[in-house]
Amino acid sequence: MIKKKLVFSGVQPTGNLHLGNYLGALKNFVSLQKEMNCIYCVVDLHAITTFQNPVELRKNVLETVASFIATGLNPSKSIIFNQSSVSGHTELAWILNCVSRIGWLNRMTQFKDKAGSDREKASVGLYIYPNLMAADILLYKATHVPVGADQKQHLELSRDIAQKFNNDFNCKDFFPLPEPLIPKNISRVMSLRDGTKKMSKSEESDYSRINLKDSADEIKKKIKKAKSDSDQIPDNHKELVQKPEASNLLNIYSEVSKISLEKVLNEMCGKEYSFLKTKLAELLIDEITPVGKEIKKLMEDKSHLEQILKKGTEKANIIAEENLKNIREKVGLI
Ligand code: AQP
Repeated sequence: MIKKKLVFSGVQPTGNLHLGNYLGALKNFVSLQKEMNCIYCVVDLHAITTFQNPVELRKNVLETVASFIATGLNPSKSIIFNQSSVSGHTELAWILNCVSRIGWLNRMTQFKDKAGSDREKASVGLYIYPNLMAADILLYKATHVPVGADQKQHLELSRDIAQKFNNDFNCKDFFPLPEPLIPKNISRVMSLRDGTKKMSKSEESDYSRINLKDSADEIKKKIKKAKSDSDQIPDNHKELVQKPEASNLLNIYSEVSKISLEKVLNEMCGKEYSFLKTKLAELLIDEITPVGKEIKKLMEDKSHLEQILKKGTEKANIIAEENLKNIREKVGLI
């Protein structure tokens, strides 16, 4: 039997999307749209696992849709919708809460990072977030999931849950085991202030990230202030191992310029990092500011964005309901 390929991925509407989201996820979304059926979801239910201001959340859902479109997603090719508008996500999440194991969730490093030292005060939603993510993917029987490397562990959990469901309910191959599609060259864009942490929306300092809506001036300033290294640029990557910030800047340059890291090092070795920073800022301004301008333009017509979500929801709901019918039957729910 040839399995039909189907892509699913989600982005949380938790504020400004950044270069990490763009290189780790969005660019991949757009290229996959050319070759496979794709479903892209604004995962608002994931966002509320940490408190969100309701007014801001509503705006951020639309801005995430605008970011999808501005990056090149086409709503007549890909299904674009928000998670809370298809109730099948939460229904399947409950069923999967009963399949997933506490021991599995206890191993999730993102919960440990996000809950911080006072885990008792984290929401239950944050803890079981990976089960909802499994439901998002399995609800559509998606076969491929484009994500950044930070989501790899959650995706492995989704595979374990799918496998256990198939075993428990004696239905081999009912849920496909979803494959992660993680960018090869730059799977994790790191913070501009601390090269050991990933670039993230929730990091307090805005100087740690390049937002898609940043102006040319802001990009220039942020790259200028980014941590790098006092040594000159080396001629091989081995010397970058202990230098996460320098390595991050070079990797971003290589990814955006589409020049291999080896070639970049060949061309820049012996130069100061200020040389790389000037070139990188120019490159990012060319790549990112047109996207930011488009996001702002799209946000001027909110009803157009709402219409995209409405149509996407209708299409997603049809697939979800059909699959849920079979899932309920497998589990024995009437
Ligand atoms: N730094 C990153 N490098 C590469 N990929 C990344 N992604 C996120 N950060 C990086 C990928 O972007 C997609 C959407 O992520 P998300 O916004 O849904 O959730 P997140 O991973 O929790 O992103 P943030 O920025 O860290 O948000 P906050 O701070 O709100 O938690 C995913 O595919 C993710 O892998």
